[in-house]
Amino acid sequence: MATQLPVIDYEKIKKVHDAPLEEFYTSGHRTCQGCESAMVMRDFAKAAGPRTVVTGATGCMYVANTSYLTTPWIVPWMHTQLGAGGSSAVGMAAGLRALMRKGRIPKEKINVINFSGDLGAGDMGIGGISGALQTDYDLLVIMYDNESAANTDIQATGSTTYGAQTTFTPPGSKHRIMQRRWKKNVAAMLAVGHPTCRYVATASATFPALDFMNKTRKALSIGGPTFIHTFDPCPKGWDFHPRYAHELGELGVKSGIFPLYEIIDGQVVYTYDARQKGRIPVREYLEKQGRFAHLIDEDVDYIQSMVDTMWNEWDIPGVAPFKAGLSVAG
Ligand SMILES: Cc1ncc(C[n+]2csc(CCOP(=O)(O)OP(=O)(O)O)c2C)c(N)n1
Ligand code: SF4
Ligand SMILES: [Mg+2]
Repeated sequence: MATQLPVIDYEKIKKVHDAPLEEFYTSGHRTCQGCESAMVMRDFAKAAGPRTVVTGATGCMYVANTSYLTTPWIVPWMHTQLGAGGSSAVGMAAGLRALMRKGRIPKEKINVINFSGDLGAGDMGIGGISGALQTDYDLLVIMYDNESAANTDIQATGSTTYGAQTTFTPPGSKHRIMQRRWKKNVAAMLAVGHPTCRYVATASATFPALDFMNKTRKALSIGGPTFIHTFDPCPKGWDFHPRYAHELGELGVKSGIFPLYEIIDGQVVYTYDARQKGRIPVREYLEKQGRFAHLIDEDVDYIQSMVDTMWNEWDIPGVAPFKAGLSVAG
């Protein structure tokens, strides 16, 4: 039986001025200018507050944040192996529970958050995260998705957008498009596969304002193992001026190519319903990034048709890729 711990009573942050002033991820890091993943880190640390420990899988957010003898972290932070996001969070939560049970540390709610990239979490570490989501520990896994293995020089991952140029998928004279996979649907896959996981969400660091911080608080308040997938424009890998990082996140959501939603106790709640609110053409999102500069009209039309299918034909639009309801064979 799990040790019952007092909860941290988080308030919803309603206005930007109500966001906590304290920073728990602060100066001293070396992420690129305009790095949205750094923004995600700053936001979740701010939202979670001081009684938090973080485990972080190798990637940009490890390398840029742990130069020898310096760190931007105010809360305790532990580096883990690339695919060990889920298992490190379980180990941390189990260790804290054991120390509390033995009376070695006071019984209090300490947030355990793992922060892993799209390669680390969505590809290599998906098994460990699946395991973590089947435990009864309070832990939150945040997958920061910059759509490449950015730290090792922008290799394609399972989360890279169709058609994007990466160092693994350079356009050539014979094959214009080398990245031919549709983006892996990690959040929905985890929600569908783990019915006892009470909270799964997708988010963007800056659009809508405060949304990600409030989703972090909701996940931590609901408790048990929870998961959030963030959509993080990366100026280096996506090839755009750092000043447009927030704008690209917003365009990705408004074009419907990255659906924003929460799944709370099995109920899907859209944060941005790209059917009701209308979608801007996906071209407006693609054309601002150098990684799509080689696409021709027919490629853009194909991506648009896939996005339209996600929203118009999937049984749970933007979430679950089944079509036309249930039919019984025979
Ligand atoms: C088992 C293992 N394979 C390969 C590497 C080399 N490596 C370090 S970081 C990284 C990329 C991680 O990509 P992602 O998780 O998306 O994080 P990002 O770098 O994009 O922040 C790779 C391949 C490693 N550290 N461990
Ligand atoms: S390469 Fe991308 S993810 Fe890595 S620090 Fe730079 S902007 Fe951030
Ligand atoms: Mg990545």
